[in-house]
Amino acid sequence: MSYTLYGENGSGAFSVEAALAEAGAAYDFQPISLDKNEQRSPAYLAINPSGKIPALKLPSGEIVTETAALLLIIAERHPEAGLLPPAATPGRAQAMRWLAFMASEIYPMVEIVDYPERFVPEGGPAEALRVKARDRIRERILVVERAMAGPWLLAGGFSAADIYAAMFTRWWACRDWRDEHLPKIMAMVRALSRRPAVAPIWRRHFPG
Ligand SMILES: N[C@@H](CCC(=O)N[C@@H](CS)C(=O)NCC(=O)O)C(=O)O
Repeated sequence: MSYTLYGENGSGAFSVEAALAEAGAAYDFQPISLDKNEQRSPAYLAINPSGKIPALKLPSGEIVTETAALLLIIAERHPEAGLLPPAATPGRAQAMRWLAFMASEIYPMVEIVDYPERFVPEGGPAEALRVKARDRIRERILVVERAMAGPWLLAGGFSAADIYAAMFTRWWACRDWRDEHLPKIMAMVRALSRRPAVAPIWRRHFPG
């Protein structure tokens, strides 16, 4: 039995797919088109009632959502992949800290940037809100930039937290800004995108 990942190239599905690939786990990729609003179709809402990608069907058949949780679940099920430092170590504590930070402080802003009209009354200042949310993402990812311990986010080396941080640099909020302001994260991104397991997935999700 293998995993089934629901998502789209260039979306949060990248993080989950990269973690599965690092773990050497078998999976199918089920495309869900954001352009066609398929994340809000009745069929997909039965998979993730929150109407977001990614979602992951575990080999047991159980569906799980929330990207940070999916990274933790994959790391826990494939400890040999070293996606997280060992349990109950300072490194694991920092990994959980930064995964939770990005999940709560950055990812929710992405919906505001992508769909600002959802957050203002009809005819309200959607574009102004989009810019505010973009600036908030930038401010928050700078916190991660300053926390980079070395070539990877954690002092102990590569982890799922690097995969997650790299993903946020690819989207509109950071695109024309990242090279100048995120030198440590961008060096990590280059190293991550060259890892043998990640490289083909990186190219498919983020061509060019
Ligand atoms: N809390 C979710 C957020 C996922 C998310 O925002 N996904 C975006 C794509 S990267 C999405 O599905 N957007 C479509 C929408 O909001 O309608 C998670 O951590 O996985």
